[in-house]
Amino acid sequence: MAERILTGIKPTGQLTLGNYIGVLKNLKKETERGECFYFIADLHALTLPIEPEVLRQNSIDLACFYLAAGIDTKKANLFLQSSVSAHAELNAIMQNYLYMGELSRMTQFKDKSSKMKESAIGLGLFAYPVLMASDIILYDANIVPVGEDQVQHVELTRDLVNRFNNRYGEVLTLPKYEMRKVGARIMSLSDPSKKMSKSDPKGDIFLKDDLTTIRKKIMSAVTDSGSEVKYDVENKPGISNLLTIYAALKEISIEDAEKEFVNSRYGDFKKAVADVVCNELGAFQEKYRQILESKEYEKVLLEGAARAREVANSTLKRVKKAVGLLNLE
Ligand code: ATP
Ligand code: LTN
Repeated sequence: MAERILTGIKPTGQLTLGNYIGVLKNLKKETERGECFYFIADLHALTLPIEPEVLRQNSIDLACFYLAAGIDTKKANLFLQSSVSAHAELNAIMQNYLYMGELSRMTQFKDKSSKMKESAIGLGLFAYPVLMASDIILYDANIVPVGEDQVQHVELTRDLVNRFNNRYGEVLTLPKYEMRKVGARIMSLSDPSKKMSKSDPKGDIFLKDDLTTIRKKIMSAVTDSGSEVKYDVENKPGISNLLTIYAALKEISIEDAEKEFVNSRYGDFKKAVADVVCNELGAFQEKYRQILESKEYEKVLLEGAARAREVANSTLKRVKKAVGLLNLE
């Protein structure tokens, strides 16, 4: 059976090298395995305060970045989550099959809400995984490529699917996550104990940074005491992160990356990492600029949403029938 592959990215800020290595870079290859649904999770972006104009600009930017990743739009449908109303409708149904206890245990919710006053935490932030589960279920996706931080949400989706199918029969497809072996969690360059994250942009490399800035950021990345270029997350988190970036971009193993630098000093090693990052992002940025200028993303998003609606509405019908909602059309 051909696979169904789905993933989403939130237009919450400037995309980082973490998003690129963790997900974007691999989306082109995925199109060889089956039909893909890639979307801009703009409804999810509303779960934290965001200015309307910023959200609009981020959404356009993200569409261009998806396309710059080289995905073949004949095999991958690119669309805005908010263009397909079935996401919100399925969300309304699925919220009854996930429970407060399990939602309050989600690490992402705990991280994001711990920085806020309780009175300012929106229901949408708490219920975030319900909408994410609905995104996945609507397309009968069996494969969900994500970075490590999203694994918990996909696992919760599996719990929901099993719970639903036990109650109503085999209605929903059971998804599984897929993570990159190398690069599923790129860390901040200034604090390698923290994830590189676009909503907490310290020590981030942004995909839109100019190459001189990128080089500077890598050359001044926090390293560790000692002088050996060795992968040792506990004692050498900074060097390990840079080795991961290098290996992920060159698509080699960490061991092979280590071998290339056995006799190198930190400075030479960092220069090699900067060369690889600049080389890859330079070409990527060029494509991004062309796509942004040509506005080709507009047509792609419209066509993607049309196909997405077809699939999503048919799943929604199936779910409504299963739970006993009348489909009178
Ligand atoms: P935010 O900081 O706003 O929560 P985010 O970048 O973590 O943003 P998304 O933009 O939705 O969240 O992430 C898109 C994809 O990129 C997800 O699959 C996520 O797991 C992955 N990702 C995010 N940060 C990293 C990282 N540092 N390393 C690897 N993958 C990442
Ligand atoms: N929650 C994800 C973005 C996201 C997603 C999805 C990823 C929304 N819906 C469905 C995979 C499948 C994030 O914060 N990175």
